[in-house]
Amino acid sequence: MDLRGKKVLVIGAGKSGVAVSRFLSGKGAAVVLADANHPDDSRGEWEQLSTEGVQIFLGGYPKVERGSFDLVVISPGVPLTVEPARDALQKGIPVTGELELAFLFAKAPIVAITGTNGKTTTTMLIGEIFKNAGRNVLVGGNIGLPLVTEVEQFGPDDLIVAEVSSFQLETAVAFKPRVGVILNITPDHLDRHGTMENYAAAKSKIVARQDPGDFAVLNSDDLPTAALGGALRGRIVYFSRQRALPEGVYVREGKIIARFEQIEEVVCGVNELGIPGAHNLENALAAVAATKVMGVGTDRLAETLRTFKGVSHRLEFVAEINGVRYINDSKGTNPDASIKALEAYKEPIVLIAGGKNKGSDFGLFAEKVKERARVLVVLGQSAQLIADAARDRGFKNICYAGDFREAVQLAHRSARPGEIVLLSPACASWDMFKSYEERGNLFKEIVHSFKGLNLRQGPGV
Ligand code: UMA
Repeated sequence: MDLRGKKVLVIGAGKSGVAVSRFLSGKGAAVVLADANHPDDSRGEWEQLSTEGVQIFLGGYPKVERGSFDLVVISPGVPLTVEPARDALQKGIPVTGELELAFLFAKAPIVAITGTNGKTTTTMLIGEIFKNAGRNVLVGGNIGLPLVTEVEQFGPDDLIVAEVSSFQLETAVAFKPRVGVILNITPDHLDRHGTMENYAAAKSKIVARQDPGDFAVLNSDDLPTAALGGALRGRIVYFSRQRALPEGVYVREGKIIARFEQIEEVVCGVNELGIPGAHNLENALAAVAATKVMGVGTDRLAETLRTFKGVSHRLEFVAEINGVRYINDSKGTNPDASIKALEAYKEPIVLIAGGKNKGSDFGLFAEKVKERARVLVVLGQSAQLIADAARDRGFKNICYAGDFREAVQLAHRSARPGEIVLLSPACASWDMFKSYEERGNLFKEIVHSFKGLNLRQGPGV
């Protein structure tokens, strides 16, 4: 793809758009970086980009007319319905995304991971397994490191392990990873994709264009994911937590088994995994499948399964204060993720939930709250929706918090020794924070500030 002299409009001046602008201008393109808002520029990004030749356009978008641009690159968080994207598509100007660009310039094979939940943990785990097996790996994508930034520094003997989101896949056309992993498909981002069918269709693009030499690693226990296996050209490798498979990776009698070409190997015991919960077992099975098909020895990968302790903001242990354990699951950004978090603990839970409403249904989540939580603290745009869903199911112990700090304080005061305070909002953070990381970091900061204070500062709940 020759970009020299091409006029490119990049929409969205966040992490992805800034990285793309820098990449394209480095390739000799004339780049306009536009953003509907005036994003914070505390890092001095605009001035730096201007000196690199990128034209910055904030607080709106330039008009897209025939001849004004040769290509539009849209950020993952920006819907294709924004005016410049619609105009471009109408006028036959190609609209693409950062993932597609990275793919076109990648020389290293790509192992890509998607799914509604578990993608960050699985991406990190797969990256660790490859690193510990001596491979040179770029770990990036939706996880927070735009792939274009480093993609060209990795050669054919290296590997790229990429977390990819439905937003990124929406604009993918040629994208075709050597290994494509789908962990699960449950309702999420319906405000953006409209229907579950559209959402599943975006997810399925990770494996849709694969060739017979590629691998599609699919969760056979998750119906919408397993159903995709019917129509693929890549070799399908299923994994299952619930039943033994004729080929693939599964659990039998408490052991993880890898079975390929009739040869069965015991990888390790389920209880040896360093990450808790049934959902993490699924993530581990997917990681075994994805790394085995890329040639990693079973003993090597088992070592990493035992030592890998998970990722920040995902069931992350923060502190134990006066017998109460504080867990940061800020990455629980949809009901299904938070259901899994609630299922991961046996102790009574004081749950902090709520945030941006993405059009989710909180019914099943509320049932799990009733089953596992003793107290529910709600906050943010969806506080009332969550509280109503819980109350409809007979759950009464609900506190309303005016802001995040108050929510954590309320949870702290309510918790009894032996219980767990769990931040797992079931919602995105965008009504109050820039990202789930910012929300999780503030949670950790507030929790650490409780150390040394008396346990009960208020009446308790
Ligand atoms: N903007 C517009 N017009 C709009 C909407 C937004 O101009 O209509 C502007 C905003 O003002 C803002 C910029 O677009 O300045 C933000 O772009 P973005 O939302 O694409 O965010 P980035 O900072 O570029 O981060 C993106 C991913 N964000 C989203 O998909 C929402 C990051 O995933 C990813 O790490 C990063 O690219 C690097 O690849 C985050 C995420 O929340 C972690 N992902 C979702 C998820 O995991 O559920 C999909």
